[in-house]
Formats: sequence, C-alpha cells, structure tokens
Amino acid sequence: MLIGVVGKANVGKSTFFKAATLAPAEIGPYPFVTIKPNRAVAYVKVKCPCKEFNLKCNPRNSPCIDGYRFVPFELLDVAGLIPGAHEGLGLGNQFLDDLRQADALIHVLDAAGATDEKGNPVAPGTRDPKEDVLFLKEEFDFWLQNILIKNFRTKHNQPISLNDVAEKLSGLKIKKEHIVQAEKETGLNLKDIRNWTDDQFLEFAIALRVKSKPMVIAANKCDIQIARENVFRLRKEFPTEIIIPTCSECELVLREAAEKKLIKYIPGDSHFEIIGNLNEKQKQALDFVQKTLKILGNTGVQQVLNEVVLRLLNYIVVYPVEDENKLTDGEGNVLPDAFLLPSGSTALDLAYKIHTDIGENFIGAIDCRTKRKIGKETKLKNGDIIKILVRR
Ligand SMILES: Nc1nc2c(ncn2[C@@H]2O[C@H](COP(=O)(O)OP(=O)(O)OP(=O)(O)O)[C@@H](O)[C@H]2O)c(=O)[nH]1
Ligand SMILES: [Mg+2]
Repeated sequence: MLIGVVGKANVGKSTFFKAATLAPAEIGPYPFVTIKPNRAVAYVKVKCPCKEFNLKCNPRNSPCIDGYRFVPFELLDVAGLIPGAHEGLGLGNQFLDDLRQADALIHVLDAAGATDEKGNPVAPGTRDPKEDVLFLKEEFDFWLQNILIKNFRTKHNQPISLNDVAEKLSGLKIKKEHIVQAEKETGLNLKDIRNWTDDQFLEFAIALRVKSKPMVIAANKCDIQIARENVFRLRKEFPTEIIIPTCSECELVLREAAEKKLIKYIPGDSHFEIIGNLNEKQKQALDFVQKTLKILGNTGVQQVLNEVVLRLLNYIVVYPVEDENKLTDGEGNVLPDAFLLPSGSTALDLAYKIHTDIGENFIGAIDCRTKRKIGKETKLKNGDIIKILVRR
C-alpha cells in the first residue's frame, strides 16, 4: 500500500513525512524545497495482541512499543503544487505522475494561512486555507483529465470497452468498479468517450478521483492559534471532509528526541517523559511541544496515518503464525509479523501475501483465537491471528 502526501508548496509536507518515517527529507521555509519524491516506511498504530495473551512478542516487520504494534506501509512525499500548476506554474503538475500508484492521499494544508498562493511565507491569517482545499483538488482533477484525454481522445474508431478503459487506468490504481461508479454518477457513457468534450472529461476525472484517491486533510501548523480557529470554520464549510489538526513540527521534534533517547515517547501519545540530558535548545523545543500537546491533545500525525489506512481505506491488521498455541513462527518468535490487508481479504489472500508458494500450497487455515479451522473464502477480521495450513 502506498499513501501520497500532497499539498501546496511550503506547507509542511516533508516535515509531516519525516516525522512519520524518520527518513531523510529536506525541509525549508520556502517553496519547492522538495523536487524529487521521498519514499519511506510509515506505520499505523494498533493494540498488539501480546497484551491480550500476556506474552512478550518478538516483532520482525512491525515494532511493538509498550503493547502498541506499529504496522508498516509506504508513504510518498512529493513536490508542492500551486494554483495554476496545470498551466505550468511552479513546478507544474506533471510530478503528480509520481502518485499514480497511491491508494489514498494525505492533503497537508497550511491551516494557519501563513503561506500565500505561491507558497511564500506570509503572516499567519493572511491566506484563507479554504482556497487551498479547493485548488488542490482542482489541480489533481486537471492532471487526471489530461491523462484521460491523452488516452481516450483517439482518432481510430474501434469501439472502446470498459475493459480497455480499466486496463489503461490500472497503472493509476483506478479499478473497474471505480469506472463503473463514475459512469453511473456522471451519466456519461464510455461508448462515446472519444467524443467527450473537455468538460465531460473533467467531470469524469472528478468522479474517478473521489473514488480512487480518497483524501484526508492534515490541517497543519495547528501550534498557531489562528490555525485552530480555521479548522473549526473549515469543518463547517466542508462537512464531508476528514480534517485532522496537526503539528508536524512537534511530532518531528518528539520523534527525533525519542530516537536520540532524550525522551520516552510513543507516536500518537499525548505526553512524553524526559529521560536524557537536554541542552538549552532542546529544552526550549520540548517546552513548546509540551504546550502544544496540552492544547491539541496529540500532534495529530499518527491520527492522520491511522485514519487514512484503517478508516478511509478500511484496511485490517492480521498476524500470521505457525504455532496456533504458542503464537510463534517456526523459529519460536512470538507474533513476529503484522500485515495490512484490504478489508474482505481471506486466509488465502494472507497466504499469498506471505509468499506465493504458501498461497499455491494453501489447504486451509486456523483462527488461533477460536482454534477453529477456516476455509479459503472466510473473510479475516481486524486483529486476527492466523495459522496457514499448507500441502506438504
Ligand atoms: N509552525 C509550524 N511550522 C511548520 C509545521 N510543519 C512544518 N512547518 C514549517 O513549514 C516550512 C515548510 O516545511 P516543509 O516540510 O519543507 O514543507 P513542504 O510542504 O514539504 O515544502 P515544499 O517541498 O517546498 O513544497 C518549514 O519552515 C517548516 O519548519 C508545523 O506544524 N507548525
Ligand atoms: Mg517538501
């Protein structure tokens, strides 16, 4: 699974990305710091079954901190967009191609309105972040419209089928059902696609974007008071959007301090504990974070990651093991791995996720909580611990 981090230039996308992944990413107080995309592993935070079973786990792919399991997925940070990008302003919008494989998007918004439409720093409150909510979608839609026109406004006149369209768009993670739904909603008929007007292509692009690239808004810079006031207003103006207040800078301070063993902090928590010797600069930074946490509850970064993967995309976390009683792998590691799977996935899907060989030799599975055998069509539930049975 791949989640894209998008937004206007200079709003804190790379700060969000770095805070979520601790991967190197350049950050700077001016637009277009990022040009080439940054890709690294981020995590959703869930309760680890080790607590429930009173076991000490030996995680391999997914760290467990104090009973919370951090399950990996990929995050992609791209260059910033500005209004008019589709007409070539800023870096244009061609770099959105980097997001083709994204399953969903995190829109990082400068909720404080402290950057103008081109991403230059201005006094907080100068820019209305509402404009940024609107323009970002527009730029994305123009980009998709362009791809549709390039692919389907062709001269030859062989009929174009749903399968042809689905095949051409599969590289954008647009599925057949997204296309069918978009056709229904817009009332447009794929049979006439070659003759659609620009506006009709745009209408179709919007419907496809809504289905295939769902979005959560990270209302960033909420350490600034006006940002928090704006969030209140934005939630009223955009009641169907998921808007989560964030302070990416605070999360980055906390994650880096925890990495250096200066503090104890579990991502997403509302508190941290100082365990190392701080210099004056570190003390000041953590004082500031402390004050912000008091107001916001938490930095919002982990909340955004969980929201997009578990709620918006509806993924579940599943733990494969080889011993259904000890919950270990073949080497005795307790609950070694945790995988994210789309909701509706079966034990057979899990088998293939572990290894093609295991998928091909699948003969059944055991639900380790109930100790019952389950078949290849049984849908897995969030938190399931599963032993896969294979043909020998
Ligand atoms: N006050 C405040 N500033 C932040 C926050 N997050 C990021 N910033 C600042 O915003 C500026 C831009 O940060 P970046 O992460 O480089 O922004 P970006 O969106 O990746 O920028 P481009 O790559 O240039 O598009 C930097 O000065 C950050 O320190 C935050 O939560 N609060
Ligand atoms: Mg950046």
